Amino acid sequence: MTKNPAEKKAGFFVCILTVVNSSANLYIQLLLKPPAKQNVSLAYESDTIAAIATPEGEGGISVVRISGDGAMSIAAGGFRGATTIDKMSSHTAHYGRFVDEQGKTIDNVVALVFRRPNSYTGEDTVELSCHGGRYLTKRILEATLRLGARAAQAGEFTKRAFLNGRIDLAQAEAVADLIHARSERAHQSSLAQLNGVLSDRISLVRERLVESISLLELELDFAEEGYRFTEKERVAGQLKSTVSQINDLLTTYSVGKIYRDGVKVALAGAPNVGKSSLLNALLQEDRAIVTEIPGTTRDIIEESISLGGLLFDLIDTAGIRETEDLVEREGVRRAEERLSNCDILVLMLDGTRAVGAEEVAAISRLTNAVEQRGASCVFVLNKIDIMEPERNPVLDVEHITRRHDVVEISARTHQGLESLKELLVRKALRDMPSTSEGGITITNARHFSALKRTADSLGLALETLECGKSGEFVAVDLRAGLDALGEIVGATSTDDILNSIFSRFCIGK
Ligand SMILES: Nc1nc2c(ncn2[C@@H]2O[C@H](COP(=O)(O)OP(=O)(O)OP(=O)(O)O)[C@@H](O)[C@H]2O)c(=O)[nH]1
Ligand SMILES: [Mg+2]
Repeated sequence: MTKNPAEKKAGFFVCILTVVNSSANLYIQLLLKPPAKQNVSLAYESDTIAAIATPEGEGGISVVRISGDGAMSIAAGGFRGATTIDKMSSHTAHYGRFVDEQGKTIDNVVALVFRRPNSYTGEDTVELSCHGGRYLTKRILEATLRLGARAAQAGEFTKRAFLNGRIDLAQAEAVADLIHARSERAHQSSLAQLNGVLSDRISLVRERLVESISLLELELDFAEEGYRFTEKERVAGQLKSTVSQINDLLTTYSVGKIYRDGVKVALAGAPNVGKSSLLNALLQEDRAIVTEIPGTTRDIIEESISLGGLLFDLIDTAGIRETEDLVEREGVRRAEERLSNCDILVLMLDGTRAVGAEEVAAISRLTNAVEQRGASCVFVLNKIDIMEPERNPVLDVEHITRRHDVVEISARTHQGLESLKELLVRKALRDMPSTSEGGITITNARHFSALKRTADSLGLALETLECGKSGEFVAVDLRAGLDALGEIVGATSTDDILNSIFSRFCIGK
């Protein structure tokens, strides 16, 4: 029975779509191979490395970590216990002694054995826990080096974990961020990243991009037959939704940066307004010298506190004024330098006296500079415990304060301190979204830059698509976007990128 033309055409489409589907699947698999496989060209040194994995100094215990093909035999060379290392099952702990090359005991140790591939690095690994003494830990490390291990470089264990496909690059970076986290929010976001929250989102976006590319590229193969099966609208719609997802991630960076780096808050104002008193009140300790003499603080004083799960670096500075005193003048110069790069400028007024002309000029200059930089400014009216309400000095600078928040406090009685803390947290977060859908916060400048480049490339692809150019051109931009996105998880990365990332780690990690 012969088919009518419409049936023939339908059959052809079914056939093409089958080809598209199966080819697209293969294509997707090839493009989304695990990072380790794509990095086979990157230098992977398979020798055995060893390092002290705990901080230098004295403590309860220290850990010497050995990883590589020779880890078991090197550990066996020094370990003496009821069971020999080669008889130990993976993930078991064994008590024994560790001896030097003359057979003299260095310390009693517990050997933890991890057999490949189920270890942090993916290689055979032994961790020797010894007493936390600087000298003896170093002796154990030296013994492992004499037995054939090489001293590990910074981050080399994690680099191996990445190269062996145990974790991707975003997760490896999260390890360093987790170690360096100094606040609750930094800790939470790096832990989520280590657990693959960001990597999973990136994989999803990559899959969708690859799908679009494969559709566009396969269309070209059938262009001669005059068939266009790619629905332009469908690809455009997919791209728009991907760009909006990426933009959603990008907007979390301004807050993510603060999670990671903390917030620099500079306390500024005329001498004697109570800046050092406020610093002490916030820290709840007698950190800075406070006297009734104007010009007490000369050096910059920096201390950190945690507010709302964020880390704030408080910077107390010399009171700004014209002075003949050489030391104070240098203090004022340093103060101005530090005020010029803070995230939040706290300008303090003394509630017991009017604001003089020199002070108004200084406040105006400082606020203008802060506004120009796009940083935040907060006014604090201090000494309200002894202020006469009818002589409120805020009125003297109302033309400036009306653009900013004003909090009334007493650094002495701590009145208003909670409101100030809340305001600082609000200003730090700048009413910006702190997480995208799925609870992801971008905290890393490298990820931000890669996402930005991806969004730009996809934007170009959309433009090309909308001017009706051939799918070939659109695919070029999509591929650039895909490559930029791949940099985040390490699917597309160079030795230089890797070296710069892993050099941030400590030795032993
Ligand atoms: N009553 C009252 N006195 C305060 C308050 N805050 C500060 N003072 C007093 O004001 C004086 C100056 O305080 P400081 O904290 O040294 O002021 P400062 O701004 O650091 O001064 P410089 O370091 O000289 O720039 C001290 O005598 C403080 O005890 C407050 O809230 N109430
Ligand atoms: Mg002071």
